[in-house]
Amino acid sequence: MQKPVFDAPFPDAPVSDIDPYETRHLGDPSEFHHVLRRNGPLVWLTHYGVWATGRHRELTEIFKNHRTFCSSRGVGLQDFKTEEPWRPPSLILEADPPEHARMRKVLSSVLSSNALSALRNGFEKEAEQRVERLLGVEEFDGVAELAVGFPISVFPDAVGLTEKNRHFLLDYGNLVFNMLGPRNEIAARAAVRAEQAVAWIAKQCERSNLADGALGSDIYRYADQGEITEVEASLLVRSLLSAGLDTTVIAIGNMLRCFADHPEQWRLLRQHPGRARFAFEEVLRFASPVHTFYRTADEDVEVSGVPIREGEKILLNIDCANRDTDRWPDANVFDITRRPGGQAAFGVGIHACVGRHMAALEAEVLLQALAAKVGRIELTGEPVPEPNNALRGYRKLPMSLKVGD
Ligand code: OVM
Repeated sequence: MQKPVFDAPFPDAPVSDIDPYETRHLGDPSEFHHVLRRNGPLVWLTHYGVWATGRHRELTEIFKNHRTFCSSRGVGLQDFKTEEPWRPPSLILEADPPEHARMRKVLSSVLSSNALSALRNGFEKEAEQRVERLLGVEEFDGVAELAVGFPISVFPDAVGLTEKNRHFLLDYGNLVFNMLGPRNEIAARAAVRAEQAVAWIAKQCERSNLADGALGSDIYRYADQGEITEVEASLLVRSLLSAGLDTTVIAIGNMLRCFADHPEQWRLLRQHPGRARFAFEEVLRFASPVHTFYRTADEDVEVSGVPIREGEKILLNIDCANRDTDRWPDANVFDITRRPGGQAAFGVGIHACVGRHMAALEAEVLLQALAAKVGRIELTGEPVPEPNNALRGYRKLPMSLKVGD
C-alpha cells in the first residue's frame, strides 16, 4: 500500500521518510534512533506529518511545557480535535490543567507510597513463592511466569477486581497502548482481541464490582466526599486498569533481560539488595517500557530554533532520550550504581506517572525475591519481541534461574 506523504512544513526542515511503526523498527529501534540523533533536534516524519524528537533536552523541555504542548488533544498520533477518539478520553492522561489537577490529586493520594505500603507483605509472599517454584526449572518463559505471572497475581487484587476473566486486562492494556499509534496491522489485531475486553473493563469500573478496602473503592471514596463525580470515579478506575498492568509486565520482562545480559550487574545487586529501587530506575532508563508519547502544540512555538505550528503533533521518543549521550556520556552502559535522575521513562512534569510507586513496589519486591535465591538469570533461547505502537518489550523470554553463585 502506498503511504501518504506529508510535505515539510517549511523549506529546509529536517525530514525523514522512515516509518517508526513498521514492525521491524518497533522490534529494533536503532535505525529510527539514529535518524532522530542525526537529523537535528526535531525531525519531520513525512509518513505521518508529525515532528519527532529523541533528544533528552528537547523531550524534557516539551514535557515540561504542558501549557503549549497539551495532552487534551491526545497523547497518541491522533488529534482529538479533528478525529474522534476510540473511547471517552482518559480524565488524567488525556487532559490539561485545571481539570487534570483535580483528577491527579485523587489518584496520587490513592497511589501514594504510604497508601501502598500495606500491600508490600502480600506482594513479597507471592514473589517468593513464585521464585521458589521456578528455581532449577530447566527452561521456562520468563514473560508468562514472571513478567505477566507476578503482576497479574497481585495487581488485580490490589485494585479489588473479581477473580474471573482477569486475562481481559492484558488484552485491554494491549489495545490502549497500540491505539496510541497509527491504525496499522498491529492495532487492528489488538482491536479484534480486545473486543470483549472493552465491555468487561467498563463493568469492572463500577462501584459495585470493586472489593471494599482496595484501590478501586478508595477512588470512590473521593466521589462520596464530593471531590469527583461517580462517573469520574469510574473513569479513574479505568485509568488504573489501562495503565497499571501492561506497563509493569513489559518493565519486568525488560528487567529480566537486562540482568540476564549483564551477569556482573546481577552479582552487584545480590551484594547490595538494598539497591533494588535504583536498579529498577536504571532498567527503566536502559530499556524504557513506553517508547513513545505525543504532545500537540496548542499555539505556534519554537523549540531549539525549529518553528512548530499550532496543531502539529510531536512524537517524543522516550527510549531514545534515555540513551542520549549528551545527557549521560555512558548512556549505553547498563549500570545499577548510577543515580539515573532525570531518566524519562515515567515521563516528566505534571503528567509523570502517578502509579510509579506501584510499579516500583512490584519490581523491587520481585527483584529482591530473585536476588535472595538466584545466582544467575540465564537466557536459554532467543527472546521474542512484542511489537507494540507505544510499548517496547518481550512476548517470550526463554530462561532459567540458576541457584548458587
Ligand atoms: C489512562 C492511561 C492509559 C494509558 C496509559 C496511561 C501511561 C494512562 O487511561 O489514564 O499512562
